[in-house]
Amino acid sequence: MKKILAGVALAGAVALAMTGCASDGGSGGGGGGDDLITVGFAQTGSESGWRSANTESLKTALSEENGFKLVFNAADNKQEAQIAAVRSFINQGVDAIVIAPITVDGWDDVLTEAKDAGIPVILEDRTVSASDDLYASWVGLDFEKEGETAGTWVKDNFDGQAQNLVVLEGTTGSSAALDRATGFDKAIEGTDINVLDSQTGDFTRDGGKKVMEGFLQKYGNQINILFAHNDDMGLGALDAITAAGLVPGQDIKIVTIDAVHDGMQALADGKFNYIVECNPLLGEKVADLVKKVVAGDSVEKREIVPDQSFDQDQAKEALPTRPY
Ligand code: GZL
Repeated sequence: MKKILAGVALAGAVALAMTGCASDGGSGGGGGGDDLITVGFAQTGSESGWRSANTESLKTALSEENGFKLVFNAADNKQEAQIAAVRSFINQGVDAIVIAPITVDGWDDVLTEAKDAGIPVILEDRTVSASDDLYASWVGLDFEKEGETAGTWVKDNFDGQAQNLVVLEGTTGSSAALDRATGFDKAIEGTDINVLDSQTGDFTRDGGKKVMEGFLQKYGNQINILFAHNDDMGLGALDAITAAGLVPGQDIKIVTIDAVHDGMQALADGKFNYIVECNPLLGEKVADLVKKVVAGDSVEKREIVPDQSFDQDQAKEALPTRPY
């Protein structure tokens, strides 16, 4: 009898253990440990200093010690690669997907596939044109306000002087570039600022340098002001401006967006004239959103992280304690 009872007890214990594993498997569906939340993060690439700081922030927050198993992909600034990465995460059966969408359009199909697979999606940084019932939440920045702040600085300092301005645009079709342009144009509307040209440098230093070289060949010293949608393109333009025998920050006034370390150093050194910050440190907010959506808690559909702006004196003061 004892043997039979022992056998039943053993079978019960095994069944209980199996049940326990299965329920834990539900939370770590993507192959994480029993309690880890498996997150697939589809990053745009590594196109700028801002991107590096954003990647670092998310990797630090989505760490194993914080309860996550992170599957990371950087898409080399190509949307088709980024969409392929998201499909791979769906096939792996991760618990949640985070995307920094390179461009606003083209996301409906893969976001629908994630929804059909029961995998919540969180957008960070840039956003998409797809319906917001295809993602759980978006945490990012007010790009239109950033552009408007840059444009207001130009208006306040140069309206009435018939100044000529060129623009280095961010990645074509990205919400950051589209909204910064909208805000900037709104701010300078009605002024006598003359926009000579506006082209994309794809948010990279090399892109900024090459497009600025073209602007200088075409317009030479007619250019009074440069507005670059990010610091990195502005930093690339510095090389072109000095190669043309002009003094950046003096012959050509420069306003940019991001406030990464190298941009703030250029501002403190007098090569830039004004920077509008775009905060890349979104990791903790993203990690908190992932935990909530995986737990089935309700979350806000969108959260905007506040920014600030800097002139040359403020950059000198802020530099020693800047976190990125
Ligand atoms: C803005 C971000 C932009 C930065 C660029 O949130 O998407 O992309 O301004 C980066 O530096 O490449």
